[in-house]
Amino acid sequence: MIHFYRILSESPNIRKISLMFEETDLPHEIKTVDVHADGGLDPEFGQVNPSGMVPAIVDLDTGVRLFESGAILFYLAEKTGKLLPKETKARSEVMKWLIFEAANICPNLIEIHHYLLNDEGDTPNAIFERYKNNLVQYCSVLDQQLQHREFIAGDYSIADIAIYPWTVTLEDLAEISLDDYPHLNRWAKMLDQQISSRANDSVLA
Ligand SMILES: N[C@@H](CCC(=O)N[C@@H](CS)C(=O)NCC(=O)O)C(=O)O
Repeated sequence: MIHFYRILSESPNIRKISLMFEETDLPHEIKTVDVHADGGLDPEFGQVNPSGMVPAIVDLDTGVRLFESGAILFYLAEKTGKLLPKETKARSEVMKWLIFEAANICPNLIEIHHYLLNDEGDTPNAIFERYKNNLVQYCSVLDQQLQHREFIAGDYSIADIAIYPWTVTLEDLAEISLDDYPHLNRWAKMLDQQISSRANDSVLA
């Protein structure tokens, strides 16, 4: 059994881990955390992630405690033997894109989210443009990567799972339209379909 610490809302970082559980069918129990609780961090969760960020997991079978969504995806892929190739070259490609997301896409969108949430629209344009320009560049890189590939790196992998949940946020928060990136758009729509048809199948099963 794995304890999955999360906030109630399905933010992109949380969505990655929910998706991974859906893909791997691993038994897990959700532990909802209030990361901004007035009385401070819940002591049980504080042991799991002293920085108070979600997602985080504790694998009761192995004692492994993890935070950072990329590390969690990697661990769950290793545990199940799914969504991460064994062969070094293919595996390194997946890891490259997993870290690309963690180092670039996530931080820039989180900054934009922070300013939109806290500044009530008073974010200086130059700041918004800086993060947006970074994201525009990452979208171009992804669009190029997907030009001749069905998925980000070889077969469907944890790299797709890490990047996909941001596609909606790119449009909503950074005002970046996926229509300007035809290959990225095609990939996002394909995953929308793949994921929603699997959800429908499990409802019907
Ligand atoms: N790099 C982290 C980012 C996690 C993150 O930003 N989590 C947000 C929720 S989606 C959070 O816990 N925010 C609480 C806070 O910033 O205090 C990851 O990939 O897991």
